[in-house]
Amino acid sequence: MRVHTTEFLVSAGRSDQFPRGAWPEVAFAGRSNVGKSSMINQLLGRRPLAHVSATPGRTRTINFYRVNNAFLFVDLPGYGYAKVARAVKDAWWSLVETYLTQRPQLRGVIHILDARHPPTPLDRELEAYLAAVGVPSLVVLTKADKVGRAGRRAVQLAAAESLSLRSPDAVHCFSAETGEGVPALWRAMEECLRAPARVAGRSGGRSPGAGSLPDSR
Ligand SMILES: Nc1nc2c(ncn2[C@@H]2O[C@H](COP(=O)(O)OP(=O)(O)OP(=O)(O)O)[C@@H](O)[C@H]2O)c(=O)[nH]1
Ligand SMILES: [Mg+2]
Repeated sequence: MRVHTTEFLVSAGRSDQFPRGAWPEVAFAGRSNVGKSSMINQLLGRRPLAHVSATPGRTRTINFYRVNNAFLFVDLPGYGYAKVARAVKDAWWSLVETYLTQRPQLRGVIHILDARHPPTPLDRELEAYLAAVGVPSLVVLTKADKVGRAGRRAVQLAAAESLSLRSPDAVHCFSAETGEGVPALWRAMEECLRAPARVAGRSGGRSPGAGSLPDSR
């Protein structure tokens, strides 16, 4: 994918601030500090757009970026940061849940894991939630520059098993540091963006695993 233009649209703290328009979008989700914003910057390949922080748990809003005037990238706030007050976690989840269930433009979520560790219970809950509400997800192990080939394969296998994916080959490897995995991730996202819009508005509250994320964050 050749990136011609990138624009920051809005940092939304409320659902009425989500941008209007029919552009399809992919969202980036994962634990706090896992590398979501760095992945967006590496994929866009130009001056940093998304804020990369040394302090985890900083991003509390949903940030929307428009690429090539054709589709949006959506940077979701990270979960699992212990030093965040309960009320803040609840507000975060309520905003993310509204986004995931009420956004017809959303074509898929890039679910980002750390290549150095197997998925956490919160990662499993997010994956189950996405399945329950019918949002396609693509699992990507980032910070792959930190592990060797053998270690990577072990985490791919562990992630596929733990998240009930069809195959370890469905788990992409990526590095915002070296650019590894950029072309493959773009190909997967382009396919995702071409898919027809799903029917938004399904609630995941009754499904197994769904709704449990805010309690255990
Ligand atoms: N070695 C290495 N470091 C990375 C990589 N991706 C991110 N980092 C580092 O990890 C830290 C967190 O990166 P961010 O991109 O801010 O992570 P985030 O998930 O957006 O964080 P929050 O928005 O706070 O949830 C920064 O110090 C990055 O430089 C990677 O692929 N390799
Ligand atoms: Mg971030």
